[in-house]
Amino acid sequence: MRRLGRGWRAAALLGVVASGVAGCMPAGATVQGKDISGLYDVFLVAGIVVAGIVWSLVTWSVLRYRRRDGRLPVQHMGDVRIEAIWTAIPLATVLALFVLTVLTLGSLDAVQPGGVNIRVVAFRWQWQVVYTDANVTNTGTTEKPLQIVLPVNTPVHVTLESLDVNHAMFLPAFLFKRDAIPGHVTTFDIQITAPGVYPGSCAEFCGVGHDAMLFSVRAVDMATYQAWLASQVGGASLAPSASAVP
Ligand SMILES: [Cu+2]
Repeated sequence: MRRLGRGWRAAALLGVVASGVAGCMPAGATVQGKDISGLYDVFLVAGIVVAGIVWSLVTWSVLRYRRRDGRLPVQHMGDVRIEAIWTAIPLATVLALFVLTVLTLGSLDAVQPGGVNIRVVAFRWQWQVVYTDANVTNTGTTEKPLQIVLPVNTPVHVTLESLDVNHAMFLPAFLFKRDAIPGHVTTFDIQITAPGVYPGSCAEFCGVGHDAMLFSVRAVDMATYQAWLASQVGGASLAPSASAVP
C-alpha cells in the first residue's frame, strides 16, 4: 500500500508539472491564438487524465499481482464487456479531440469582414510587407529588421508569399506559424488583442542567411496606425519596392 501511495503522489506531481508547463506557454496575443491556446489546454488536460489512469492501473496491477507463489491471477480472456469498454472510451476521446481540432481550424481559417490588408513577401533572406490599402512597402535588412505595424482589435487579412524557396512566418506570441511556399499564395486573418511588440522569425531553414530573417509585429491603436501609415506614404522612409527584391 505504501508503494501505491507513491504512485498516486507521482501522478499528482505529473499534474502539477504539466500545469506549470501550460502556465509558461504564451496565451496567444490574437483572437486566433486564444483559440489555439484553448485547444492546447483541452489536449493537455486529456493527456493528464489518460496518463493518470493508465499509469495508476499499470502500477496497481504490477504491485498487486507481482509474482509470489507462481500462481496466475484470475484470467479474463475474451470478456466482450471489458473489451467493448476499453475500445469505446479511447475512441470517444479521440473523436472528441478530432472534432474540437476541426472546429478550431475552421475558426482559424475564418475570414472576418472589414479590417486592413497586408501582403507579406518572404525571400532569401528578408521579409517585405506591402500595406495594400495605402500602397506602402517596407523591406527589412539585416541591420534593420522589418517591423510590421498593425492596428489592435481589427481583423488583418494577410496574404503570404515566397519569391524563391520555402520560408515560414513564425510569431510565437500568436501561437502561429504558416509556411510561405513559392508559387502558392496563402491567406489568413489575425486579430491582435493587445498592443505591444511581438518578435517573429523564419521557421523554415532556407539557406545560409536564414538566421537574418527576423522581423517583428508592432501592434498599436487604430489612430496611431493610421497616422503611422500616412507618414509612410511617399515618405523618405519608404523602403525598396518589390523590384528591388533579389
Ligand atoms: Cu526563410
